[in-house]
Amino acid sequence: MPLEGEYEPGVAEWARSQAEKFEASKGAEAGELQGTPIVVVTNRGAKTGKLRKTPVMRVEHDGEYAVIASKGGAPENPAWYANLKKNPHVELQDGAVRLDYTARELEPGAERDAWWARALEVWPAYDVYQQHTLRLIPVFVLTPIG
Ligand code: F42
Repeated sequence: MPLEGEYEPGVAEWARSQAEKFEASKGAEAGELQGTPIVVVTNRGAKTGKLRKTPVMRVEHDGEYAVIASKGGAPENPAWYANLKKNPHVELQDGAVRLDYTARELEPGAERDAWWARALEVWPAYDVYQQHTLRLIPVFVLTPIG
């Protein structure tokens, strides 16, 4: 059941524009960051309840995805971290395909280590971001609904 509600663009123009072009072109445009594929996660605001569209690097394995709340190694989590915690029902668009998922934050341990390794294979800079911040960068796994 796709998420319904009012879309509220984010304040990071580069990310907003990429998400909107990617969605409007059904994944045909704006599908990469420096040659690496992205996906767009539609999530519901923890405070506003509005729909947010968040591009993240595409980290996929057996139909599940990891989304890494790195925010470039900033000291604080991205705002969408709170959204996924409060409203774990999200949509993820990969190319032209857009489906519903449940987001679950991974605690430190073997499962998180496995997904972190997959994420580093896709985007090695995540390791640099982690070295820049004292917070443990959150890793969510998104599991298809239904
Ligand atoms: N960010 C990552 O963290 N990881 C990635 O792998 C990643 C890849 C990526 C690829 C392409 C691209 O264009 C951007 C990419 N980004 C990646 C950046 C990502 O898309 C976000 O821009 C970034 O993570 C920051 O997310 P943010 O949620 O902090 O967005 C800011 C810019 C923003 O829009 N803030 C809003 C504002 O008004 O300040 C609020 C957004 C929001 O969700 N508010 C919630 C609400 O209720 O609406 C409340 C949230 C709360 O704190 O309770």
